Amino acid sequence: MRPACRGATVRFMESHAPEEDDSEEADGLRKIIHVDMDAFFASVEQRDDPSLQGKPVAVGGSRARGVVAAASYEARTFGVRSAMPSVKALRLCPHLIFVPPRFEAYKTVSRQIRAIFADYTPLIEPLSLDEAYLDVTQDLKGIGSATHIAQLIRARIKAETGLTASAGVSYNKFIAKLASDQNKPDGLCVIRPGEGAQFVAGLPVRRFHGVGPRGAEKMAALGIETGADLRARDLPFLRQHFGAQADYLYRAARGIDLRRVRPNRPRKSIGGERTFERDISTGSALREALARIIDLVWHDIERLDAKGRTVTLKLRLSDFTLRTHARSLARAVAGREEFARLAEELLDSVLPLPQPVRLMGLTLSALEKKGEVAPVATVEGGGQLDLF
Ligand code: DCP
Ligand code: MG
Repeated sequence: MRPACRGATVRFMESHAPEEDDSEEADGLRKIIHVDMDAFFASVEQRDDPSLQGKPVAVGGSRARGVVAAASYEARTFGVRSAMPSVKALRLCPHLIFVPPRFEAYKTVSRQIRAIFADYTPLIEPLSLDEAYLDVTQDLKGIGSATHIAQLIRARIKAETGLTASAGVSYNKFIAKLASDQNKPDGLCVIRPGEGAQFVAGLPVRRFHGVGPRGAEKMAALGIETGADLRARDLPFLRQHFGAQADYLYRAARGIDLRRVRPNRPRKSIGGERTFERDISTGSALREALARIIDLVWHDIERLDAKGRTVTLKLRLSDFTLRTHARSLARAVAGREEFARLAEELLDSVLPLPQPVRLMGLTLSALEKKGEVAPVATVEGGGQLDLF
């Protein structure tokens, strides 16, 4: 899936940010597959309700503040996209059919596809319910060809779930993820060692994992639109403008990515933050802003099937001072209502504020660990293998 950003002013933070991954670097070239389901939530809805097949469908809420979570390919021809306000989506596509999300159904499919992956490799790194990286440098069935494995996996997903998935096959995570997006839907794209740099050069940087809409805007302002533009900048320049992400970007522009596929990486937190176009100060405006952030963060919590004990409210005031306020429970937050109440209580406890607020953020942390994939020993190897 694309980086989790919702709208121009909301930035979502996941503890899986690429810049955090450098500590464990893979040695040499690997065989990586990135699998990503097509129009995931919408496809599940179309599968389970034949009257929706062939029609423009949006999963999400149609009410005033609703947001499109997923759009069927029929809806996309009208320009409807994930994270788009529902009101706008209806303007673009007046016959759009809204369906409320059924997370249990999505989680069931997610478990099915992960079980399929596990037949080929223990090195599975899920990024969300519908996508994962697989390291098949040494696959469990001794098949050898990553491309062949990707084809087998796509066929089995189709047979066992009735849904289509796209896959990217390459020598690192960065390129594999870009590749899975290349021939969507129901597509396969293989980028061989030696082809990566050229492939990356021609792509818009907004498609790069870790570069959200705001990052892309920032790059555009610096004259960086494509991978080739990014490659033309040196490391000091990137460090100056992109801080901790600079090394990742520098390598990415060259088709290099040293990050390992890491099964069972513990996620530390799920949250989002919003920088306001104009600083806000009244209690009612702040509560209204918080309500919107609660909606978006809770949506992600549900999507990622997470449970956590600590809710943190972050406020950056107009003089840039930062305030964080947290509440921890002895058990996991029970549901949306409790999450919203804790967030609202945190906000109420700091009002009135001495200055207007320029940024508000909300996070759920102290997350429960999930034993989705058993930890496994690192695969040996690297160097020049008989890839693909
Ligand atoms: N999702 C969401 N909110 C977003 C983005 C995605 O709730 N802002 C959910 C709905 C998607 C699912 O996550 O169906 C997977 O996200 P993807 O980005 O992989 O998008 P899709 O699978 O819907 O479409 P694509 O075929 O482009 O992968
Ligand atoms: Mg998808």
